[in-house]
Amino acid sequence: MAVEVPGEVRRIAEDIKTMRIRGAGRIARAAARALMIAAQEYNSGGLDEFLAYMEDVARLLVSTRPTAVSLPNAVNYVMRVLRENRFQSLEDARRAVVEAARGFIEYSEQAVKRIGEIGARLIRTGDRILTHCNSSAVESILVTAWRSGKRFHVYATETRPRFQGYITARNLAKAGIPVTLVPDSAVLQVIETKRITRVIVGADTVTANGAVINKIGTSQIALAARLHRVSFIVATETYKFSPYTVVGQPVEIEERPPEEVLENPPPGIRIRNPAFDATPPEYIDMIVTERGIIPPKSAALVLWEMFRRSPAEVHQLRV
Ligand code: RUB
Repeated sequence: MAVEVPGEVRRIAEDIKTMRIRGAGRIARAAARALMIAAQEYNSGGLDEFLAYMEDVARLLVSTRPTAVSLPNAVNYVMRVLRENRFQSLEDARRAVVEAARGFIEYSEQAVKRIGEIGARLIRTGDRILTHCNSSAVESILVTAWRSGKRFHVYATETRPRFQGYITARNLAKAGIPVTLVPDSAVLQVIETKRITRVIVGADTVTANGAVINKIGTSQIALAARLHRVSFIVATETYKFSPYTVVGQPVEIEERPPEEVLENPPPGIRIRNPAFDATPPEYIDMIVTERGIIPPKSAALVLWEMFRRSPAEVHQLRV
């Protein structure tokens, strides 16, 4: 890279890569913050160099994890101000980046809150809710519903191999919500015997045809829910809808290190560790977004409203 990337920005990129910062929403906000810091700390040259340096930072951030589209969407949202405007001075360009990044972070935080308000209306006293992994959008719904006086029980999967379910269980317990942690392999049994009334999960990416990419194991849970006619709800901010899928670009499923599954596998044993899977729209009853509740088949409409780009223009999207 021509200009050195500030240490804090490199640290954020590393934290996303190693999952110290994780979850699609948090990753997106961290990337926006990293762009803001990069712009604020730049002191090496003129406007043209600044623009090239910011593109390098954008590429660095987007390369950290491949699956959650919230990451390139957040980066593109901020970088768009540089790409689509002609600035007279470095200071103007810097200010525009900082404003756009702040705008994204604020939108994102408000969106999670709004999803909580909208989604909480779906929860009834007496519900037995199953969730998977750790999603701030799902937590927002559950905590908002609980604070509004509804009483229910949550079953949280452990979510092997990284055990993000423990984060969910801990956060819900802290909010006073009764929560039971279950192994991932117990899902079908729990749905049957605990008579689960709703499954609510988050999303890393929503495709144009309404499929939801989320933590590995989500699609199995959707199948189990369908078998027992339990409603399957996804909670997600709209910046997790993927414009790239409008032109049929497949979503890359992150393959993580085998050591996360087994540190020292005996000789002759191979390990696969895909981190996400795709749940088809047929298994999803509704998607709760900050703009309201939609059926999965309306994902393309949300994408059009957000990006208003023709397929040809989507092909031109950078990063
Ligand atoms: C996290 C995960 C979460 C979504 C939604 O995977 O799959 O369900 O990212 O989370 P990982 P949120 O732990 O591998 O990042 O609602 O917080 O964006």
